[in-house]
Amino acid sequence: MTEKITLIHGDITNITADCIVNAANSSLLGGGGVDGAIHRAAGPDLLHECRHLGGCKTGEAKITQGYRLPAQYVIHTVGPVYRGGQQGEPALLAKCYHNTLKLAAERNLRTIAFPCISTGIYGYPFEHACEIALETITTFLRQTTPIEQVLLICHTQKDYEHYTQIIQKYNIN
Ligand code: AR6
Repeated sequence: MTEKITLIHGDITNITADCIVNAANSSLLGGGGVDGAIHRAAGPDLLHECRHLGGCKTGEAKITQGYRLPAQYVIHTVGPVYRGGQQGEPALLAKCYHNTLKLAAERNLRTIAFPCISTGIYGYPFEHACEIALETITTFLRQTTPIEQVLLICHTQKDYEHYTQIIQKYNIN
């Protein structure tokens, strides 16, 4: 079960997987952070497809092709903006991971790479966000699912080291 989860230090736009996950905003029309990087790497056809999706609510997920990315698909999900933690943020962040994995499984995708959703521009405290990610992913993987490998991508060495400590602390791997 947990051997299906791998932590990686890198840029998600370079990851070869059936799908990578975008930490988007509700317009799905691009932005900064990982969203900007994914749109730049995928090319303009991604934005063209996104224009037809009608946006995406916080906690939900929508799928597109990956275009020029090494990944075949992109699943766009919208994390919560952190406003102190009492505005339903933990449940919304868990929904992002759950709905993304559900959509990937429905499409029979086997490998999926996540960025640390909401922990950049949206301000979610890193450790709390990682705990929610790990708990939601491990719960999902306990079911029968076509998903064989979940890659957790840390963009900075600091985040990678921090995430490693969190995994050890919670004895998840
Ligand atoms: N590969 C992997 N992870 C990355 C990359 C990359 N190339 N670039 C950044 N990260 P953020 P959010 C990490 O701000 O907090 C956008 O404008 C980053 O270090 O991208 O969910 C959207 O349009 C951090 O750990 O997303 C929304 O408006 C994580 O990705 C808003 O930002 C998430 O940081 C979403 O904010």
